[in-house]
Amino acid sequence: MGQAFRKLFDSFFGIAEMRVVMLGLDAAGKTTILYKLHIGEVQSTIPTIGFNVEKVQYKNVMFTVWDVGGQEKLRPLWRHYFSNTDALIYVVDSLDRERIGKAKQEFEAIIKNPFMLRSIILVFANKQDMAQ
Ligand SMILES: Nc1nc2c(ncn2[C@@H]2O[C@H](COP(=O)(O)OP(=O)(O)O)[C@@H](O)[C@H]2O)c(=O)[nH]1
Ligand SMILES: [Mg+2]
Repeated sequence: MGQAFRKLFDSFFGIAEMRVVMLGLDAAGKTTILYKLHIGEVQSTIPTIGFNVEKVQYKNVMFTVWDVGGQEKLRPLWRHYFSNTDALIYVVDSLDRERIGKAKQEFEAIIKNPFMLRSIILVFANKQDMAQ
């Protein structure tokens, strides 16, 4: 009951909770970005489901970060993390030409997920400092 009222008041005053997921292949630079944002204490957990999840809350925005790729069998679990996702930040390693196809394939799988249909999407081409 209290929770319902809080949600109602929050929506009146424009501070409804927002959920942002940051995804990409391993070593794309997600963890680095998360720490560089300096938005709060990063909680890192390795749940039994098999992928490492990092979370940080900044005001009304909850960021959740994890690696995608190589573990197709875990995909059915994504929905737990994608439900109510407002925005996706997809981080790509601009230097990793070998795996650019893999990065694309994973991105396509993510945006096809029914839980992502209404999400805002940002593709971040990382490591531009090293790009030639
Ligand atoms: N040159 C360069 N290296 C970066 C950048 N961002 C991350 N890295 C490096 O890339 C490697 C993987 O970064 P990490 O944040 O652990 O990637 P994650 O697996 O996506 O979380 C680390 O050695 C970082 O120092 C960047 O913008 N430029
Ligand atoms: Mg990481």
